[in-house]
Amino acid sequence: MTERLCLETLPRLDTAHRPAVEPGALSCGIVHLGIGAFHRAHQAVYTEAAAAATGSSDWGICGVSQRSPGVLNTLAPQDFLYSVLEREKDESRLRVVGSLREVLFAGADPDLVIARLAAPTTRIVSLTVTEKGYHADLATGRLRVDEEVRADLGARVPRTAVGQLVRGLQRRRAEDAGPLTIIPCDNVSANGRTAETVVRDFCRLLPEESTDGLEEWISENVAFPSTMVDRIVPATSEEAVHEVQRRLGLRDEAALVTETFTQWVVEDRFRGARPAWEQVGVTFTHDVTPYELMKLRLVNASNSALAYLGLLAQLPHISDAVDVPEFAAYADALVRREMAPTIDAPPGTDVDAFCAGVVRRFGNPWLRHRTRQVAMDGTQKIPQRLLRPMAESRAAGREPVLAALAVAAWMAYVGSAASGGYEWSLEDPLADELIRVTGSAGSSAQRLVTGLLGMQRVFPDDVAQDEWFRATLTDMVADLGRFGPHAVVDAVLG
Ligand code: CS2
Repeated sequence: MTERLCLETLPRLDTAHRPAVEPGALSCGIVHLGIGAFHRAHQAVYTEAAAAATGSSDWGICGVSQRSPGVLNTLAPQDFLYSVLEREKDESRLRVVGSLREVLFAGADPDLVIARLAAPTTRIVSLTVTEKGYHADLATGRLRVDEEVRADLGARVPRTAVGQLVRGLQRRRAEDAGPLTIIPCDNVSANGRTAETVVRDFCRLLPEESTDGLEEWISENVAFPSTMVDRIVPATSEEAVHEVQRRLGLRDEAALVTETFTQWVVEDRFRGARPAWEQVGVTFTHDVTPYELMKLRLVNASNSALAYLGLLAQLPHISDAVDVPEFAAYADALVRREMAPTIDAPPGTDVDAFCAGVVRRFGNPWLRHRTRQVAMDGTQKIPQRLLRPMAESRAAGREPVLAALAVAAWMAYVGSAASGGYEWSLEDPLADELIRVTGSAGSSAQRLVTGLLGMQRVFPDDVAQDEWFRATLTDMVADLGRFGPHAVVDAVLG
């Protein structure tokens, strides 16, 4: 039996594979809520590089896993070490990352999570809790007081990220633990503003005696910069574990495979100290918006489109979808013809080269990013990736047929997944409503489209009431069912 990667076995590795820092020497200056694959192959890598560049030992990471003990159970026997394998064409680079120093499972250790958030040594709290994890109303950006949030408002021990943040801030203030910067790293429009709004809304809903003056304290002591993050990081797979074991000679159950591309743009608005991320390729700017729109509308929109078309064609991975020539041509056309005209690219960006890079990145065969993984939570992703740019195109007098096809593919996928067409059930926080709507539509494309367009939490009024959009979607959903995705894509490309 091959031995496991851990602090004790680490010295056996080639120097090139060992962490850039001495893991044992780091103390935790960062608490990260939502310690999934993405954080571990993105922000944790930048943070380790910054620590190595400056020799600072203040920026180890305490990762909090919100919903399941899986990450803790996998990483604890490895002393929180894991490897990241970057692969593209013939290029590959494998290294163990040493910046993650602790993992907590919030369900088992809720008090410790609050204690870490409130520790004076914690200067940064970052988040990857997915779109739904903000509990924000998509239209207004305000806190949606759903069942989970309502439960947290009454509970001493919170379960949502917003509840944890507010309880942590209350404790920080009471214990005079000093300023804090909260850095959201999810694909959410204006993620800093969204996080700040839901935190403030949550404070206002708590009994006044416990929050008296808290909001003023937040204004003076807490910053919420917005960020744009970009790197394709699929969940750990058996293939990744085997490949890394073959190369390292040690077993790493948490191994990640990712692309060589990585980007992180952060609004330069901090309270207190931070790692020297600017020394290791992170861009600091006063306005993240152009980066964020370019990412959501060029990268994420086409990724979702390929996921839904891919699933309709029974393809398991995004790269399988890119291997279908008409799907690749479609994704390229979607990005260049319909999405690029809706953005003001960040200064100095070569938009053509960026667009070409998008489809090339999705075609990376080593990533094996599951179409199913990208497809999940569509109700949270589609509005910012596709519906907003479409509404803008419509207002400018255009007919965004390619984007409409992506939405139609989502609708067809939802219809099929809700009625048991896949091995998994529909994965979406609004799954119950989706199942109800698709169930009452039967086999009618028109009823399916009308029912889904009626979901106000997904479709803004201007989109739902656009007759062109309704008619185009109805035809496309019917055609997808009748002729299949290849034929419909061909027809749309003309
Ligand atoms: C993907 C993203 O799962 C998804 O919805 O679109 O995770 C995508 O891979 C990253 O945002 C790329 O930076």
